[in-house]
Amino acid sequence: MKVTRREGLALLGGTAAATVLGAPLFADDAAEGPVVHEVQMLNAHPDNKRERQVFVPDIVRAKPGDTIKFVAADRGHNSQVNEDMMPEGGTMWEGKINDEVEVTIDVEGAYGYYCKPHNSAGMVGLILVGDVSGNYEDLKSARQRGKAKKRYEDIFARADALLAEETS
Ligand SMILES: [Cu+2]
Repeated sequence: MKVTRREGLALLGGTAAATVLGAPLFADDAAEGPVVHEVQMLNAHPDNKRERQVFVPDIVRAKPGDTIKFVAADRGHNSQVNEDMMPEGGTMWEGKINDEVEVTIDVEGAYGYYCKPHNSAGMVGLILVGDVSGNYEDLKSARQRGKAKKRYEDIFARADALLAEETS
């Protein structure tokens, strides 16, 4: 049976409902089941054309079993996992140039990835799956090429804020 938030509240009554509001029954993600997150592979950022060769969004917050779909919106890009930036035994992928890739990630943790032709141009991204405490901090010390270093500084600053918000 699928219970909407309103029905659930009615079923549970006032006090009971208040205690379960934060529980998975009503958490959006848990209610939806596995989700497909789209990431566009682009020559330029839609909000800032000077930012060239980008994944949008460059941070995806997912849960185990979710799928990341890399959309070849522009030509000349691919997506592949950075083997130095993933949990042990984690999901690997290597898309072909111009190909749309769908990756279902079952293993929790943080994953870094890049576009092979544009790695040193800074075309990189981050996927956070479930509990990332096991390897998230380790990813920050992975060696980066060219502009990827600067991009990751920015990505990790935003990811830090995102994760801090979750635990507060
Ligand atoms: Cu690219």
